[in-house]
Amino acid sequence: MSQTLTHQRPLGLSASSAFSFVLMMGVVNLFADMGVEPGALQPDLKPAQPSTDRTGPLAKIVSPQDGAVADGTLTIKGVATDIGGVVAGVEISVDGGTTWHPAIGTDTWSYEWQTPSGFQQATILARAVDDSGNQGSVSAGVQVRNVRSVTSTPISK
Ligand SMILES: [Ca+2]
Repeated sequence: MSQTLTHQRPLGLSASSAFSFVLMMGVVNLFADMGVEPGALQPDLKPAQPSTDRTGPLAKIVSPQDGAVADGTLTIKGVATDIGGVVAGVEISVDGGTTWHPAIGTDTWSYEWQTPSGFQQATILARAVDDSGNQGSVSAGVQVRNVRSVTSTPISK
């Protein structure tokens, strides 16, 4: 059969298309042998349940308040909400977005931050990712100051 095909095909474009057709039929037959219907032939590397969710979750810092004074261990708390899926993880930055650390929790989350001894002020940010891998935008920043830098700051008046 394949010999007949080889001899009959003219030189040129149909050579490759004939080969492609044979190859395709082979693939179709292979899939058919595996019990896969032609409708499922399109390769899809996504998870078993393809998601149409394209919206990243929104994370919000609830505590501390912007402008708060912090010293020692600071517990950062917040919430996150997603459209089209569920919140899969939340990350916190205490350096204005340079580095990120995983928080504990999803819809409600917390992060224990051991403030460094030399720290004077920091901008805390939060961001979340949903179960489809959509990264949400970074939350509004919350600025905290160290209690010692506050008390040692001379009041100019
Ligand atoms: Ca989503």
